[in-house]
Amino acid sequence: MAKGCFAASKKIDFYVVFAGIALFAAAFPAHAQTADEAWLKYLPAIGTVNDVDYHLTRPRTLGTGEIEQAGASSELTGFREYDKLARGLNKSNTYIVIGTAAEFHKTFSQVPLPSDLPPEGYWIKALTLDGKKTIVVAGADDRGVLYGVFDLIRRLSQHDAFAKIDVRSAPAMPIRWVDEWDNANGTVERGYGGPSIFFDHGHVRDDLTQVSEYARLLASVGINGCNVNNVNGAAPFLTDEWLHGLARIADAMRPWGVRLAISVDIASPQKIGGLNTFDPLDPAVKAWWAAKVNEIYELIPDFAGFTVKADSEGAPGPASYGRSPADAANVLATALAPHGGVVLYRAFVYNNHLDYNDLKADRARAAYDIFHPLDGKFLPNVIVQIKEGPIDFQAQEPVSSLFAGLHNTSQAMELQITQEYLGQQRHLVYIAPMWKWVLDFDLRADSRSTPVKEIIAGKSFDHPLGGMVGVSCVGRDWLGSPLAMANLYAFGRLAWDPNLSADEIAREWIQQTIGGNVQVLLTLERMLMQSWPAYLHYTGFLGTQTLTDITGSHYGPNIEASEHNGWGQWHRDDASGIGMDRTVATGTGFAGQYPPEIAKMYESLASTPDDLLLFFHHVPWTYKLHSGKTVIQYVYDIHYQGAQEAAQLGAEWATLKGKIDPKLFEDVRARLEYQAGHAIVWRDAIVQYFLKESGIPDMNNRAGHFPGRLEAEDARLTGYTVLDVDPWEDASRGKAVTCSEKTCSAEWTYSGPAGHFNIAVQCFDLQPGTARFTFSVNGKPAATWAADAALPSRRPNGDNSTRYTARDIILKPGDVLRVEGVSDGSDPAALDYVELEPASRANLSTAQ
Ligand code: GCV
Repeated sequence: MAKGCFAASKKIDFYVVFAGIALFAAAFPAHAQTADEAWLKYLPAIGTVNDVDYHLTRPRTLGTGEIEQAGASSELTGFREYDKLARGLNKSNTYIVIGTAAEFHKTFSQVPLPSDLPPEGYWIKALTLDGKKTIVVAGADDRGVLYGVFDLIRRLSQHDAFAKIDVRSAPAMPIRWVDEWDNANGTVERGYGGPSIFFDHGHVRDDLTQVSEYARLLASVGINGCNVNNVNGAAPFLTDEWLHGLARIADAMRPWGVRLAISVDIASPQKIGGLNTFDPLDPAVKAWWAAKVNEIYELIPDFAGFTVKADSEGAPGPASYGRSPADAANVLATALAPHGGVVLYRAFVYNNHLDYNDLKADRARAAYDIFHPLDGKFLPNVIVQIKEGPIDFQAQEPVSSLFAGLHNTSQAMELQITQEYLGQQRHLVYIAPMWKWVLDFDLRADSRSTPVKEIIAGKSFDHPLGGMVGVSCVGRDWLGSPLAMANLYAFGRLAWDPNLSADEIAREWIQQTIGGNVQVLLTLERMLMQSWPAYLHYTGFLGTQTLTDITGSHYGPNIEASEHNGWGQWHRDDASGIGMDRTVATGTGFAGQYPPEIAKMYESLASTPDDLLLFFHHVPWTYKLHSGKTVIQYVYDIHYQGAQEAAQLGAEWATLKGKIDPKLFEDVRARLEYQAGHAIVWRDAIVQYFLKESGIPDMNNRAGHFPGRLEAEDARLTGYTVLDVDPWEDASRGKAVTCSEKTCSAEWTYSGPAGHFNIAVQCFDLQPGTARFTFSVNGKPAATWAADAALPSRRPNGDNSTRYTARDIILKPGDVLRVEGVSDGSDPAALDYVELEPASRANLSTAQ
């Protein structure tokens, strides 16, 4: 880039020059990441531990088990760092002794162990043992020891006091799994962190180092199972070659107490087993599953079990033979039971060919309608795995009614850690506050307190099994975004203890990952906690779900994509109003699936909380919310507010410059700048769409008015031709320009008052090519960039609408603004508008 691009009279944000190149390239480093690059690093900040009076040595292990040894392994768990610190302090000797309760009884019977440690639980206690200061970590079993060690390390990085440490902890629920949606070819469905850590080109990878690292990360937050393959296309994984490969994966995870599970295709007996049926009640099919399961346990003695997606989104299932999910689940469960394995049968079963014109049709009803009648018909080692909401991982949904509909069946809640509908890791969205809302939601089954967290833990209806499953979809760059790792961490912590709060989990993660400086801690905690509400505010409203392209990318705005098709993610808007009537009285009846107190709340307009209003009711645009605001005015206000909140995230991060690792600072800064720009794309799409739909103007006069905007279609165009963008709401006034030659330009003559401006150029960054842009004033280039970010879609729309901001540009009337786009054939340098904002009231404060 020639320095001459930057005229001396103008202070230009140099970042803009490199933004296009750097933005997402940074997300895929060449090397595989280790657990140390997630949260398992022990920063120098631990030197501030104030009551440490210890010279710690490698822990003494009382047992020889693999898991316990992993817990003691100083190289792997960070005790090495603790050693260093402690030596530096040069204090008296203190020892760590770790072991199971049984081992302590044998070797140190004088230790007053709690007699009732639940499975996988632990006790950490500072005491004097054989005359020496000692920290005892006693586990109920091997895993308990390991989890206790990780707890100790976590407390160390949080500067906890140790002289009097006395901690007892046990997991709230036995099933704490992550599900990966990795395909045999090495891609990851809904994964945004690069290729699979498990598979490559149809095989298990030779080098499974990163799998061990992943298992270590998982163990550090108490996760004890990992399902490694996609629920879609699972049939090949039961072949001989695959099972041998999967056994290697199980070996890599075993030292960390993480058991392998796999997804299976219910049609496997036919697809790979040579049978002419997969009818679960056919004796040959039953025998096939039994033999297959025996084969698996020969290779993987601690195999955890199967996950099943059936009769869903094209996946085959028992319905083909008129059989029920219970019939299918029980065949697998019978085969697994003698070995201690379980079946996680997904309740995500629905008809994706619903009739939009049928006002009684409702996808939200499906899980309850299908599974509630089967309550009590599942074998004890079957767990019904229920997505947290009745639709599909939307930014906001009510909790699934099915949680209260299964009193005699074990349940697990499925959450999505990967941000399929939440900005796909390009947007900062810390999901723990949403998960907490779900976990704490009291369904009032049998008119008593039955919060979701107690139902899935098996407490409300007294089941030994149950838990949480997080769809993680990590890749070789973990989640592809450093701050997104807070979600993986939070998932594990909540599965261990759903009573933890989202902000305390955020603090733990920040201290372990980024560092303990108080300003960093408070700022980032605030950012994380504000990020989900902000995302909600600019992507949808009042329970409509994420108004994204649901038949395509699931990323940018596309409001009509949810309507007029069989997928049932409808919001039913028209000129008169919006919302799905799910009441019993006049709608689909979904509200009536909840226990009476909750059903009553959602049945009535008056008592339905505003944030779920349109999930349950169809109302006119002028309907007044509890706040007194009309629905349409809320739509305008909340989207302007949401875009502002997204910009604020960047502004907050900017205050951390110089206080954290510069590489991390710049990586996140660029992401947040992108997010702020994309929030504007979302805001404008939703606001202009519903302005047109409702015909009701914005009381505050913003909707449809962009005083500083110069539209590309109004410019003097050379080579560019005007394009109707599809969907229209994804471009300003529905139009953009696209370059049909090699080099094209758009020019405007500035006619406003003289001053300093930040000038945003809104263009479309298409796959797979790289367009180049130059923005100049009076023929002098002010910024130039390559549009080569990895964003969805090959045509200009809200998936790839991106803004680049040149800051503090001096303009006077008569100046000529020019954008030159160079197409590379596959990316036609499409352009939407430029927007001028007086530099003094710039809303993006992410400047370096
Ligand atoms: C694995 C959604 C996702 C699919 C996913 C499916 C499921 O529809 O978009 O990618 O498939 O849920 O959970 O089975």
